[in-house]
Amino acid sequence: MIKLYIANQTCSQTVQIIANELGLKPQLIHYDVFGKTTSNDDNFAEINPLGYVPVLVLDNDQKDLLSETITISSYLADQHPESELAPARGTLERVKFDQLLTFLATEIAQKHIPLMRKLMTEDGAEWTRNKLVSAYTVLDQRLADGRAYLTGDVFTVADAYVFGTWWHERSGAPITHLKNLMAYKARIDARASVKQALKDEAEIVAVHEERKSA
Ligand SMILES: N[C@@H](CCC(=O)N[C@@H](CS)C(=O)NCC(=O)O)C(=O)O
Repeated sequence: MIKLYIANQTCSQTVQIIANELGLKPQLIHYDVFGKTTSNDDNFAEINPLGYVPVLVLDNDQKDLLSETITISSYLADQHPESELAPARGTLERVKFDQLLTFLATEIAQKHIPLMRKLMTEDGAEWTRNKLVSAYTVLDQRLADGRAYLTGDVFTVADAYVFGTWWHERSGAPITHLKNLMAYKARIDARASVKQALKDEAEIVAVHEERKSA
């Protein structure tokens, strides 16, 4: 059985959603990013010395570990090309898709984190929030032609990643005026794979909390 290390309300939701879209049922293990404990007492420093989720443990002979949200999600999608969760590798469509994932990782996901953790000077925070608004505006403009999802009418890894890094309330980036984006987010919220991911996440977080207080 594959194992997936996740943290509460973080980018690991992306991988959960993709796994759910594919009907995979990874064993979930919760990592408390502040307390540094795991729900099954694994030493997370040994799992990922960089200290972050998501981490996927494959069920091959080597029990290979994969990290990096877009890498894990794209790997799962590529194992199931019929799902259309990512375009075929080696095509120009895929290059453009990878460009979009890199944009989401660097211009959105990683821009939110120091803001959420309140690690920035006032000038730095303002600069970073403006960057975020610009990045989300690019997404809003993509959606302006009425497409349901970022690359067209099919839900992909990119859409799961937008959901998994939907942190504008926590980072204070004002984006609710972006109407196409807000309507798109509501479409993602309604997906069964997303609802299931939130439910499973809440359950394993509760198990971990109980274990900590036992
Ligand atoms: N480069 C990694 C970054 C992942 C990341 O920032 N994970 C956060 C949650 S979204 C985390 O686990 N942070 C804990 C920490 O860095 O201490 C990726 O893209 O997956």
